[in-house]
Amino acid sequence: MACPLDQALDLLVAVFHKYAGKEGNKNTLNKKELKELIQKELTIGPHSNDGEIQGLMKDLDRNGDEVVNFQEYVTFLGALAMIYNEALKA
Ligand SMILES: [Ca+2]
Ligand SMILES: [Ca+2]
Repeated sequence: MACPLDQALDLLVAVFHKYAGKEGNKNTLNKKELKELIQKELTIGPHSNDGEIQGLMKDLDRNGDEVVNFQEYVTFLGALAMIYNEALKA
């Protein structure tokens, strides 16, 4: 049986590929794919407007190629984990 943290990591990887594979390059998220991922997979999703998602995309896209690769996605998850950690401590 998979351990809880393994399952969580599997899920993080699976979610990326579920959305990255929708169009264009299967290993990167374009703006539309990122937006869909955020809206369907995160509590904050439905509260995020286009401007916020655009801003987030710009922040995440470290190499400036206008898509989010897996490494950039992991950075995003790291930032989310920090937020969750703060929220859970409070
Ligand atoms: Ca894609
Ligand atoms: Ca990029």
